[in-house]
Amino acid sequence: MKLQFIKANVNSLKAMAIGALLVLAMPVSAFAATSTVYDATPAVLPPNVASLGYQATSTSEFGDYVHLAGTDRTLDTVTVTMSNWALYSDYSIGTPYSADPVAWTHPITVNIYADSLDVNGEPDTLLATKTQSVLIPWRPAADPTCPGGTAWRASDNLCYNGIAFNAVFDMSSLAVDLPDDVIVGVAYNTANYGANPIGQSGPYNSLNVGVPNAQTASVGTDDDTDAVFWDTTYPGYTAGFKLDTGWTPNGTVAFKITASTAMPTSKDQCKKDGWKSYGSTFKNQGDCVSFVATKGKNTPSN
Ligand SMILES: [Ca+2]
Repeated sequence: MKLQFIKANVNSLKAMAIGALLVLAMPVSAFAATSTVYDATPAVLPPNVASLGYQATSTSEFGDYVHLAGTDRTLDTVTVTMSNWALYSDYSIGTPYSADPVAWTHPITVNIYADSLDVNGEPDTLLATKTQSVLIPWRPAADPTCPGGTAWRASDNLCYNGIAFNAVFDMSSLAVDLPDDVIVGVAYNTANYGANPIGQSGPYNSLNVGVPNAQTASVGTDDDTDAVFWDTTYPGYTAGFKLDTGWTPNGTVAFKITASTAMPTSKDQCKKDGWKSYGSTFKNQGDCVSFVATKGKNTPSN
């Protein structure tokens, strides 16, 4: 059944091309260098991507389990490539959506779990969670010359039912150190699904998470390109954020994780050349000890 949903969502996706790119501010950790430790987002954001609609598929949470690259492990940001099918013209009267013809907002949660599972096959250790009000672009108005007259026409002259965008979650304030393998879940409420179903229709019923066709991880590894983690109550499924197979060629969920180098918390971590293990952060051992002794008030000299 799931591939039917995906195909329905991509039936107008004919090619990839440069599309509207929402450039969102990327936070930078105070001292440490930040690097990308996992990336399965499109290198160039296309007009739209294949995606999973939460309302249409009775979904409460959807994600993937991945292996991180490099050695930076202090969680910084998570970026999720999503697809919105909602048009402003359908919400241009009444509150709360009529005020902004460019975008709307919705609270979206990113959960990061350790890769250990309980007896039900669900992640049993939540490492980090962040709910953020995400700015979501309205899908452009329909072009009557597109097949069926309902899709929009992008700059590549092709027709699409949704518009892709990147949602960036700043999780640096959580100060969480990640293991090498994590399970990432994206959760939000729709009319009938999610932790707290909203009870009425809205643009969130047309909000999807990207599973681009044949997407590969350019940094890190998708542990199983045929599998995802999925909490759905669609007929044939039971609730719970669990492994689900049979997703090829859409088994790699489009998200990216950045992390920074962990900073020393004890003087011993600076000694015996320990300061050298923090990249080029510190000038010498004394610089490192000073940072620890002042709890970061004395910032690294380099
Ligand atoms: Ca996967």
